[in-house]
Amino acid sequence: MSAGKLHTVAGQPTGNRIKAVAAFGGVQIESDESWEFGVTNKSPEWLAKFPYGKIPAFECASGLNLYETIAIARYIASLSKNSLLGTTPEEAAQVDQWVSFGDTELFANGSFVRYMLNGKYPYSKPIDNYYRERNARSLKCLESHLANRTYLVSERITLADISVASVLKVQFSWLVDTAERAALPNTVRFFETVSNQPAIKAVWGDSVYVDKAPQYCKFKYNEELTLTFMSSNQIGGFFNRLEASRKYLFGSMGVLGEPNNSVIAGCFICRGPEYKPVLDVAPDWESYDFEPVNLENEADKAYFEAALAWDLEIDGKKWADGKNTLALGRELSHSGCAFGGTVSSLLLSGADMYYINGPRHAVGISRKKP
Ligand SMILES: N[C@@H](CCC(=O)N[C@@H](CS)C(=O)NCC(=O)O)C(=O)O
Repeated sequence: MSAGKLHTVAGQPTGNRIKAVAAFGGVQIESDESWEFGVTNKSPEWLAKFPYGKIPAFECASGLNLYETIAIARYIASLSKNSLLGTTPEEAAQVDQWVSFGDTELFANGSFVRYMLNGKYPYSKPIDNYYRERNARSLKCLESHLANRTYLVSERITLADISVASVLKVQFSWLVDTAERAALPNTVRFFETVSNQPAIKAVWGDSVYVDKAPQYCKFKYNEELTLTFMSSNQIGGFFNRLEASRKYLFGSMGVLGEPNNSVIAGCFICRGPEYKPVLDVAPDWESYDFEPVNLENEADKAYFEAALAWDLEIDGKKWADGKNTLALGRELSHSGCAFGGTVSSLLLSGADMYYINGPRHAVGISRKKP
């Protein structure tokens, strides 16, 4: 019988952790991946069950509604016959210690670095260094703990191992690179042992190891994009940081593709001949490559129109979610559209077309190629 229904989205690392605990522990659960950011978590039905609005969330067969990854994973582990929570109070305490370590030390450190690189937080070299050093310290502690142990707590896999390995899986894929991993042989061996357990591997798939950790301005953005709704948040953050230029530009950007295989692309229309002074108010503007759009060129024109219409498709990746910058206030007149020459002037906001008088400069935008 199913222990309940997990709400997550495909590829969510914390959702995958919970699924791995269930699979390894022999606990049957259902999984509902239809959750949509900004839609499901705004619906009264969802909020009545999960007032915080976030995933993972779990509807227990007993009727209890749970959220927070640690609580859900622990609950499912408690239903397993495999003593995933330890067999003595001392073991149970150590399981909690390592679960906490994985999330509040490793995962948190990596998140700060990630948020600065993807523009969610303003970039600061000293803060970037600080969190990379903190992460290195956490990894060193893990490495020395594993020097004479196969698993973190006992001779058998516990929730601690699956939790910490799920965080390592993320970190090894983008932050902890070949050079850093070379100094962590025990941690890599531990990660391989846990993630290659057949039940876990069936959920997590093959491991991905980053060769060179990203640095600011060299970040391999599209590879970093995992969940499309997170990428969409990233666009929202970028647009917020463009606020000081809102009278000077219109933008339409989208996430194209699927979880773990997506790109960010779109177009901007900027007042004046130069896009740099309009866009560089956002500290993360350098995260994007900008190229002028030549509307005489059929391919450019098709790209531009599709980006405005939210049906751009690149290399088979279809538009999944989009955002427009705020409308240009008083400059807009709702009088149809005009095309031609050096364009400038077509704006699409929702289903409405807008025409702006005066010369504008259009630039396409695409995520930097790795
Ligand atoms: N502390 C929570 C964090 C969950 C979380 O941040 N989930 C994100 C997706 S990875 C989410 O649901 N975001 C939607 C929102 O912020 O409303 C946990 O560990 O489960």
